Amino acid sequence: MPRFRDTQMGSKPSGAPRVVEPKNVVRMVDEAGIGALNRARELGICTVFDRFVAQQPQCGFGYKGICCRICIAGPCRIKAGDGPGSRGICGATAYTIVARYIARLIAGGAASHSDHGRHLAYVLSKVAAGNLADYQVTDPAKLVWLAGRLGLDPTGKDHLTLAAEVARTALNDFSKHDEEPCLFLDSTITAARRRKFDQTNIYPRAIDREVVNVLAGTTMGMDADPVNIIFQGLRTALADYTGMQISTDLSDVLFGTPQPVVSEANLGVLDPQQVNIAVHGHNPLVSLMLVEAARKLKTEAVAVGASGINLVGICCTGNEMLMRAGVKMAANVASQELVLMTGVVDAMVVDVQCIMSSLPVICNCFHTKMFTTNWVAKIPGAEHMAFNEATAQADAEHMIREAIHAFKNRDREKVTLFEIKNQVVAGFSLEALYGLFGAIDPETPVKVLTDAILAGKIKGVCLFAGCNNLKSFQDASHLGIVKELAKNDVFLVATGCSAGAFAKAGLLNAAAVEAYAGPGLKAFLKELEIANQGKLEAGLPLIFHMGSCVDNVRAMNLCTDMANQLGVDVPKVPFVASAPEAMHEKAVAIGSWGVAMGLPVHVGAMPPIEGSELVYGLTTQIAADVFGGHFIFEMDDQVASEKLLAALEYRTWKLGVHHQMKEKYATALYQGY
Ligand code: NFS
Ligand code: SF4
Repeated sequence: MPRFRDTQMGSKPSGAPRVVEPKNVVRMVDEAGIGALNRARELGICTVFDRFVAQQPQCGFGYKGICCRICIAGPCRIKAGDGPGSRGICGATAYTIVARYIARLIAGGAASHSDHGRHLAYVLSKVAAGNLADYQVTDPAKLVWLAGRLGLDPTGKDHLTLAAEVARTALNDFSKHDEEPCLFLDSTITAARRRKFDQTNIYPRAIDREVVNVLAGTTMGMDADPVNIIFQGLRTALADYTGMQISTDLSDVLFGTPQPVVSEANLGVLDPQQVNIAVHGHNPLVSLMLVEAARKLKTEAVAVGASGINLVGICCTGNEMLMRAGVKMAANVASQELVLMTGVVDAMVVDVQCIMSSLPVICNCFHTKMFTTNWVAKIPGAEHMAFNEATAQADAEHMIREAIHAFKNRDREKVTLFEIKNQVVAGFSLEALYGLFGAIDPETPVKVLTDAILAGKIKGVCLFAGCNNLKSFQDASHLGIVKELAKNDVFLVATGCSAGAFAKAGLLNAAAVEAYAGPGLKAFLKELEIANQGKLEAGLPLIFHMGSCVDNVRAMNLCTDMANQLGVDVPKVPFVASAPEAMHEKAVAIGSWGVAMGLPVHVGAMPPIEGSELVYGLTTQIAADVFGGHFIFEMDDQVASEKLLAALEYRTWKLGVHHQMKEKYATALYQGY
């Protein structure tokens, strides 16, 4: 079998357009969203869809990554193949400029994710010191397990002592000054990956240090070697992974490890009878406090004539609330503004990341109150309600009371409902997934998955992650590719706004299994369902929602467990990832650690990299030789699906061959890839 079943498949994308219908404002496939967008246009409200069209055509230099603004001699553009115009003023060539910018994107992503994790680590250490009354260790079992994983001895220690040690270990990973491993990374990778990261000199020393290192190394007159720069970028990407692992682990300790939960998604989750509060952003520190406050203040809402308080989630904090509290999901990133078009959102509360700064303007067109809560993310026009962990419950109650008050001012004339919503079965932390597999094999739950792959029942696993990018129609590529992979018997997991897309479209439920799963996948899910009879009220979904973007580490942990179970390193595991609509710096960081970990990573929106053949080749080809993982840049859904399937088939085939040889010659399993 060739490397790809179709030998025409190269590392270059097909000829599919880079921007689908650039003049079309209705850039989505979701009916509820289209309704809300039409309503926005009726009201003369400008949204991201209008702004996207207004930016077309986008700058070709920037698109290819050959525009440099790193110093103020610039901006410089690479305008010619040779001569003075082929370099920036300082002499930087295309490959240097492209590599530097990519590395800086990764640093931005790593900074975002790890700041989220740091915030949680501070809160956990204050909880341990008895200084925060409103937060607790909600999941002591996870705390004890985590302490063990980090090499801390839990014997004879109470939970708060242990929490203090875990928090200290996390904070140490941010800022230590030695060359020792970052424990949140080191305790979750295969031994072979550890060796690989050492050999290639990309083992991060501390999260903050790597972010600073990349910024320093990419200033004017510093590193000009594109390979060296990309490797520094990968080291920072692994720092990003470390910060994400901290975020996920500590969120579980503080708020509980998600378990299967049934809820609903799409604009129809807004309820005109209730006080509606849209919660947007990322960190569960704010959103889960609001969940508690909303429960507590229901009677106050009833007193003003509402039937209750309805929290709805947007983006990743929506995922956090859905996973842990079953809170309904209203929108993913590109439709965050559209939620407001219903006219029934009484307040919008945001914290950090992916928040469009246009929101306060739109809130002003309605009666909607908007609150920012984090001092690093204030938005002109929004009211800043500094959220203080020491007074978290009171702050949350204050914002809910403001929403109740706003409910009274709701303009009934402006209410327009888009009554589409779909059932969602979510809450699949790795622990929850192993709970399901454990009904078949309690000793080694992951073996249920790897056995099914080895037996050819399913083709492998695909993680869907990442954002919306309006270069294609919102959600269309997520849906197109996932349906194709489901039909081809791939076990599917999802996070972030990709999970949001599936939730809105009704793919996270049992009905979707009937509609889209191929025979092998259907049989596998049925088997799981039968083994778990009576435990799941709504059956199993087509795609397993593993959480917010930081929770991509849950999927990576699954892959690492699969590798250990199969007795190989990650590059041999039939596991791929796809970010059909990547947009954020965080997505660049995640994709990059995915490649370093050994995964084929599909990205459906071209990053600014084509200005250098060398850097393009590094990320799509050389990476495969060094790390076993590589990027697949492809804008056409069908071709992308074929490339992902080919990558899975190739790995399964190779794994099979190596297993046969092992048996035939009674040798150890071959470890190369
Ligand atoms: Ni991830 Fe989540 Fe969404 Fe993209 Fe933004 S919300 S952290 S970055 S846009 S998936
Ligand atoms: Fe131009 Fe070099 Fe400055 Fe970049 S660093 S803006 S290429 S002079």
